[in-house]
Amino acid sequence: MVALARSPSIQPQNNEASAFEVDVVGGLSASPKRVPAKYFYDGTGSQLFERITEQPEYYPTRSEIGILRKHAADIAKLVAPGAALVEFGSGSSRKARILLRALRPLAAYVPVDICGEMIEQEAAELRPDFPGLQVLPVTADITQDFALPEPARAAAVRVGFFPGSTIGNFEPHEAAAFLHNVARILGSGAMLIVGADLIKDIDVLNAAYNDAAGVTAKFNLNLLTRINRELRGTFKLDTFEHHAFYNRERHRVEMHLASLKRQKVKAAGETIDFRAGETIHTENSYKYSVDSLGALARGAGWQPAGVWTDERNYFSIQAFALAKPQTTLRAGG
Ligand code: AVJ
Repeated sequence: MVALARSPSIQPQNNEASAFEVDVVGGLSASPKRVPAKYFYDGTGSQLFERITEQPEYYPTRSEIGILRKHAADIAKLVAPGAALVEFGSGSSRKARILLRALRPLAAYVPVDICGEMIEQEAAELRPDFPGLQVLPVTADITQDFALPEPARAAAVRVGFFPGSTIGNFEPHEAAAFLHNVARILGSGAMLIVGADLIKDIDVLNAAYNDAAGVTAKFNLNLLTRINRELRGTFKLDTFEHHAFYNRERHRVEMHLASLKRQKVKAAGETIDFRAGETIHTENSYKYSVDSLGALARGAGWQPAGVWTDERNYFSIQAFALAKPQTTLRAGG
C-alpha cells in the first residue's frame, strides 16, 4: 500500500464515499441526529473502551469475567471437541482466553472485529499462549455479511461467542436479525454463547455510563475527533458535552453528545446546524432480562441451553443451540 501524504485539504483519490461518511452524513442530517455506535471503535476508541472497563462504576466487564471464570467448565461442556469458536465483536480477547483455557482441542478460534488494528494485535498475543490453536482473525463489521476462514467452515461444528453485551447496542429488531444471521453463518449444530447486561437499579446503570474519571465522556467525544480527522470535520470538542442516562420505558442506556450552543459545524463537505442543547444520539445500550433475551433468540431459531448470572444478578451469560431444521413436509398442493 502506498502511503499518501495528507494535508487537511488533500484526500486520497476516492470518489466512493466510505460507509462511515455515508452514515455520518445521513445521521447528522436526520432528526433527531444520530451516528451508529459502531463508529466509536477506531484505534483510540477501542483503547478508551478498554479503559472504561477498568473504571470502578463500569460493572459489566468485571461481572461477565467473574461469571466466565466461575462457570467456564460448565460452559465448555456445551462445546464439542473439534469445534471452531467464532467470536463476534471481540475487541480484546480477554474473555475468550478464559473459555479457550477450558475448552477441549478446537479446530480454530476466529475473532471477528471492526477494528483490525486491535484484533491483529490480540491474535499475535494469543498465539504463543495457545500453541497448536489456529487463531484466524477476520476484520469485518459483524452487522454485514462476511465469510468465515476455511478451517472454521471445515470444522465439525461452529460455536458463536458474543460477549460484552454488544447485543445491547442493537435495536431489538436488529438483534433479532443478527441472531438469524449468526444462525446462517454458523450452520447446523451450532451453539451460541451470549453475554447480556441485565435490567437493574437505575442508579447503578447511570453511574456505569457516567464514570467519575470521565473516560466514558472521552470515549463519546472521540467520535467527533474521528469525524474531524476522517471526514474533514470542524467539531470543537469543548462545545459538546457527554450525556448518558437510563431510559426506563425502553430498557436502555442512551448516550448523546449535546451541543452547548447554537452553532454550525462542517463534516464531509456538509454544513450541520445545531440548536443550543440539541444532541447527537451516539449509542443505545439495551438491557435485557433472561426471559426477554431468550424470547428474542427463540424467535431467531435458537433454543435456550443454559444461563449463568453473577450473585448480584447484574449480568448474564446465556447459551443457545440452533434448533434442528424442520423436516420438510410435502406441500399439499
Ligand atoms: C460495547 C456494549 C459493552 O454498551 O456498555 C460502554 C459500550 N458505551 N460505555 C456498553 C459502552 C459506554 C458497551 N458495550
